[in-house]
Amino acid sequence: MKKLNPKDITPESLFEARRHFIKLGAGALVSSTAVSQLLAKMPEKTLTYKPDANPLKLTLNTEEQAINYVNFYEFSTDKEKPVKLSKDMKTSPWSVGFFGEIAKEQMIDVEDIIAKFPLEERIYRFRCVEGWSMVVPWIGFPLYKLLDYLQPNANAKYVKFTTRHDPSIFPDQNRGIFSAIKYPYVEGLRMDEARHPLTFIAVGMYGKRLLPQNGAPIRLVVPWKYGFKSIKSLDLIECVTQEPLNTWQAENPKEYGFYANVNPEVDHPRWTQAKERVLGKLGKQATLPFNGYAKEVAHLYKDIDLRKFF
Ligand SMILES: Nc1nc2c(c(=O)[nH]1)N[C@H]1C(S)=C(S)[C@@H](COP(=O)(O)O)O[C@H]1N2
Ligand SMILES: [Mo]
Repeated sequence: MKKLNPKDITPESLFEARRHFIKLGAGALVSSTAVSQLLAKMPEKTLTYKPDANPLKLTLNTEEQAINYVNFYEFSTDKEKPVKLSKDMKTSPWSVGFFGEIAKEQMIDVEDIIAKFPLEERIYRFRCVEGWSMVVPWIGFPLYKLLDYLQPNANAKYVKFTTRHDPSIFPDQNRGIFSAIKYPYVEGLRMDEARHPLTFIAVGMYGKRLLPQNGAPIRLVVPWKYGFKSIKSLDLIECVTQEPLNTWQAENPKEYGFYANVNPEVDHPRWTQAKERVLGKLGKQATLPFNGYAKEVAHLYKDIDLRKFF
């Protein structure tokens, strides 16, 4: 493959090259870091946002709990190791690519994304498929606002999300056949799920920018679905015609599907989903249908069998 000569690198050439290779499914050739550096912006340290009044009176987990017990396989399958392993992760500059069935394909720096969409706080329940849960005050904006800006066309039936592939950041992406899962991490939503007002793009939590271990600088949060749908450190958002094959379904289709709606009535093949352990608590509590958001989202699934489409 032809190597790029640094003097030939212009923002346009990188953009075109990256776009081209993304289309071929080889997005990693032109590093996103190089693109980001050309679009460099200083990160906004303090976030201005509209606070959530917490009408459901949810009891928040502490920041300490939410930042020290994580799932981020790109760093480690361990719950605590990503905290240290991600200490030096460079999350700025960072641009996200928007491609596919939209009005204008483009890359936008996270600082510009933050400037475009007014930030708000969302206190949400969060339930991992493994059986632990927490309540977190996220800061960001609903995904539909970003979609309104991108203007998906009539062919756009799903939204596909991809985590950055950069082995210089993520040690497990370096392990080849010994890596824990296949990278890059991919997720997807049906367009109506993506446009639901609860579906959120987070850039912060607990009043501050996201820490690397929680998916800095920008991630998805879908509160009625198991945590693995809430994909971290986004590199690409694409509007697509076909249902994306999400990472955990690809890894183990008997255990994980596309929908992953929190459902206490459908057990995981290896454990019950009826109960959950809240981080920092000793006992267990009952898991709620759609993680407590049934009133808001159950109608999206009235025509499908949630045992089959798990
Ligand atoms: N890229 C990426 N995104 C990811 C994961 C991951 O390993 N890699 N883990 C998922 C899982 S299983 C969960 S439960 C949540 C955890 O988010 P948190 O660590 O911020 O609590 O992130 C999800 N998003
Ligand atoms: Mo999870």
